[in-house]
Amino acid sequence: NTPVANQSTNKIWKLMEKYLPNTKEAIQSSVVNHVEYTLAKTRFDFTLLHCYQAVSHSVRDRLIEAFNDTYQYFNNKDVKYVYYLSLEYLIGRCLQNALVNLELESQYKEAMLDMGYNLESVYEQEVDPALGNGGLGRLAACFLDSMATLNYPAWGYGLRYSYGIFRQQIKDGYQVEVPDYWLDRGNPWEIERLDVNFQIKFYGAVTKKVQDGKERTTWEGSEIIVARAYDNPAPGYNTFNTINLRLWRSLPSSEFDFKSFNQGDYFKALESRQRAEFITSVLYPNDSTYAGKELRLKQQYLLVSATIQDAIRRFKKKRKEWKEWPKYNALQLNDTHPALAIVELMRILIDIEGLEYEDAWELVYNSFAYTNHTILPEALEKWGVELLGNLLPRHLEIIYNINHIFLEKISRKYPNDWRKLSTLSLVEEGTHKTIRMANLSIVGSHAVNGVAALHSQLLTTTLFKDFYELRPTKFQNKTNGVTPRRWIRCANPGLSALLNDVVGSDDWVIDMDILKNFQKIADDPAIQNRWMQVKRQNKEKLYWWVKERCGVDLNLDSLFDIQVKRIHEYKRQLMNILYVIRRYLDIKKTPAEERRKLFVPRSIMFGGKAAPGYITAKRIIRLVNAVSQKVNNDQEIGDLLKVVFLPNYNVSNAQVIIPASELSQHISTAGLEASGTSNMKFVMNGCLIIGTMDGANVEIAEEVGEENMFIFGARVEQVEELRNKMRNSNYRDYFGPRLTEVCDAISNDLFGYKYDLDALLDTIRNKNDYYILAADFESYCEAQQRVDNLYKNKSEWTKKSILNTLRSGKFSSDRTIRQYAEEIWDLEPCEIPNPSKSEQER
Ligand code: Z2T
Repeated sequence: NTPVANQSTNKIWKLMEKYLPNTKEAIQSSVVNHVEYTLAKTRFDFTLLHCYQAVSHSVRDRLIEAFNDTYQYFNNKDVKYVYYLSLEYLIGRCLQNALVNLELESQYKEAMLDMGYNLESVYEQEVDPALGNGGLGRLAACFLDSMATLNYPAWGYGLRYSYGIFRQQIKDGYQVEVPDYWLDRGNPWEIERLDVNFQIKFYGAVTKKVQDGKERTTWEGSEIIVARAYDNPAPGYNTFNTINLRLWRSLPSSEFDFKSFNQGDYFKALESRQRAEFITSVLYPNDSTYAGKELRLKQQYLLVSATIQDAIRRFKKKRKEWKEWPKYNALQLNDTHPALAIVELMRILIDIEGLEYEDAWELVYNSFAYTNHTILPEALEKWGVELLGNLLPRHLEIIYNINHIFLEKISRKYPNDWRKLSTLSLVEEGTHKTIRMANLSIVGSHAVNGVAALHSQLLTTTLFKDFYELRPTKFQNKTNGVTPRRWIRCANPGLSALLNDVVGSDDWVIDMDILKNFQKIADDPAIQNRWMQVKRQNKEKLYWWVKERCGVDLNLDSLFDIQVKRIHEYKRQLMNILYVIRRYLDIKKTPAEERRKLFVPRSIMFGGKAAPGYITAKRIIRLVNAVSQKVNNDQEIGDLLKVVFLPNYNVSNAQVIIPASELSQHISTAGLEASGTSNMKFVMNGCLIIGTMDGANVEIAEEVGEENMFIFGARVEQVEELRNKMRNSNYRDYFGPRLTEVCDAISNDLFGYKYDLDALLDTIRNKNDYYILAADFESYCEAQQRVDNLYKNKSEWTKKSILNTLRSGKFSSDRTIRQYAEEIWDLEPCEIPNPSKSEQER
C-alpha cells in the first residue's frame, strides 16, 4: 500500500481539497460528463436508461467522497467496529435512497427537470437488487441505513450473487420462476476492488506435527479460489457518514491451477475455473427451509473466511495485541448462516497465529453475537458431518474440540443428565450424524437474541430452554425495526410532506418518537381530510400499477386490503383466501338491493413468492388466482369485491403497495412468526392491521392500542391444545359451518383446478391442520366484520390510521440499532465532521 505520490508535497491534497458542488449547473454538468465520458454516448442523444446511468454515476461520485472520508476518519480515531455478517441483503433500489439520504433529491429533481427529465421516471429505470429472500435480508438492509444514520462504525459483509431471488411470473395462475440476472446493465452503485482479494480454501487434508514441543496443525486445501471485494456505499441521513456494504464475489485463483495447465488438460483447467465463479452465482431461494446443499456451505464459508481475513488485516494494521480483539471488534451473525465464522476465527488464531486454545476461545466468545430469526424446526441448519468434514476438515475438528470442552463442563454441572447432554451437544447423533449450527452459535457467542419480545421469550422457554437455564444472562431481545427513510420518506412523499407540516420540520425522519407529541391532530377534521387525500393519491398510484400488470380495474372507493409476504402455510394466506370465498358466497346469498348496505366494497390483494420446491405454497397461489378469475368476472358482484394476485412482490413494488393500503393482514399462527417487519411498515404508513397476537404484532398492539387494530385468534398458549384436539378428531367435527361451506364449494369445482385445490385442502382436512386455520377461522370472520363496520365511518377509520402512524416510533430500526450497539456491541457513535457545515460552496 505505498502511495504513488509523496503526500507531503501537498500536490495531491491541493487537487483534492474541494468537494463536488451541488448547484443546479454543477449537477447538470456532472450528469452530462458521465453521459459522455463514462457511458461514451453523445450528450445530444441519450435514452432514459442512459440518463439513469449517468445520474447514478453522478450521485455515486458524491457518495464516494463521503465514503472515503468516513473510513479514513474511523481509522484515524481507531474506533471499535461492528461487522454485520449476513448471507442476504435485500437492498432495493439505490438512486432515490441515496439522494434522500444525501439530502440532494430536490436539487437533482430540479436539475433534471430543467434538462427535460422527470426524476421519478429516471428512478424507474433501476433494477431492483434483490440479494435476499424476505424479512431477514430486508432487515439487514434497514440495519445498514440505521447504522450509517446513527454514525456507528460498521461494516456490512455479504455475497455478491450474480442472480438474486428469482423473478416471479404468473402463467395460467401458476408461479413460474425466471432467473434474475440483475447485473446485465451494469451496476453503477458498486466499486470493484481489484486489489482486495483473499484466498479461500476447500477440501484437502489436515496434518499435525510437533514443533518446539508443541503440536501444530495445518490444513492444506485442495481447491483454492479467490474472493474479491465489491463495495456498496450506504449513506446515512442527516450526517456525512457513509458506511460500506462489502460483498464478495468468487473468482478462480490464477496461482493454483498452473499444474493442470502444464499437464496439458486445458479444458479441464477452464472447467475448474468456472466452478470457482459459480459459487457466488445464485442466492438460495428458500426463506425458511434448510436445503443442506454443498454449494450453499461453500457460499457460507466463502463469506466467513473472506470477512474474517479482512477484519484481521484491518486489526493488524493498527498492531494491536490479540487480547485487544474484542475491544476493537464485534461480529454479529444474522442467523446461523454465517456461524462458521466462529470456527474460522478459532482456526486462524490457533493454527496460524499460534494462540492457545483457551485464549483464542476468550477472544471469539467475547466478540461474537448471534440473532435467531425463527423457531420453525425445518429452518434450523444441521450440516452432515460427512459433508462438512470433507469440505472443511479442520473446521469439523475444531467443532469437535469445542463440543468436547463444552460437554465436559455440562457433565460436571449436571452429572449423568443424558437428556441435557444430548440436547445441548453441537453434534446430533443418529444414522445421519449432523452439526447443529444453532448450538454452535449459542456456545460461541456472548449474546443471543430473538427479534421480537414474544419470540425471544419463546426461545428461552422452548427451543433454547436448556441453554437459557445454563446462562440466562446471555439471552436478550432486540425487537426488529424498519428504516423510516426508505419506508416513509422515499415511499410516501405525500405523507412525508404532511408530517413535515404537522411537526414543523423533518426531524421525525431521524426521531420517529417525536410524532407521539402530535396525537391531538387525529381528531382534527382538516388534518383527517388531508390524511385521506394522501391515502387516496397513493391508492391511485397502486390502481395504475394493478391495471397495467394485472389488467384489473379497482374501485378507488373500495377498501384496499393487502397481504404481501413470502407464501408459507404458517403465514396462512390460505385462511385469507378462504375468507374471500366466504365473503363471495355471502354476497351472492344476499338480495341485490341489500348488498351495498351490508358489505363494504373491498379490493383484496395478495403478493409474495413461493419457494420453488414448496408445492403447497404454489397451490395457494393457484387458488388465489382461481378465485380472482371467478370473482372478478362475476357480473353480479361488480366492484363490491375484487381479488388480485400482485406478481413479483419485491422491495420496489412494496414501496408502491404499502403506502396505498388501508388494511393489511398479519395472520400467522400464534408463536410462528418471529417478528414480521412489513407489519411495522404498514403501521407507519397509516394502515390498520388485522392480525394475530404473534411476533411484533404484540408490541404493535401495545404501542398503538388494541382498539386501533383488529386482533383475533388463538393466543400462543392455546395453540398446542387446539392442535391436540384436532389430531384426535375428524375435520367434519372441528370445521365450523362457514368453513365447511367454503371448502365444499372448492371441492365441487366452483373455481376449477380441482386436483391442485383438493390437495391443498387436504392440509387442513386430513393432515391435522398444523397451523390451526380451522380453529381460528370463526374468530377471523368476526374480526373482518369489525373491519367492515369501522370502514363505514370514514372519520373514525382515519383517526385510527393517524394514530397508527404517530404511535409507530418504536419500530424505527434506529431504536433497534441503538439497542444492539449499547446492549450487545458496546459500540460508540463516531460522527465525521460534515464539510458542508465548514465549506461555503456546498
Ligand atoms: C427470514 O426472512 C426470516 C426468518 C428466517 O429464519 C429466514 C428468513 Cl429468510 C431462518 C424472517 C422471519 O420469518 C420474520 O418473522 C422476521 O421478521 C424476519 O426474518 C426478520 O427478523
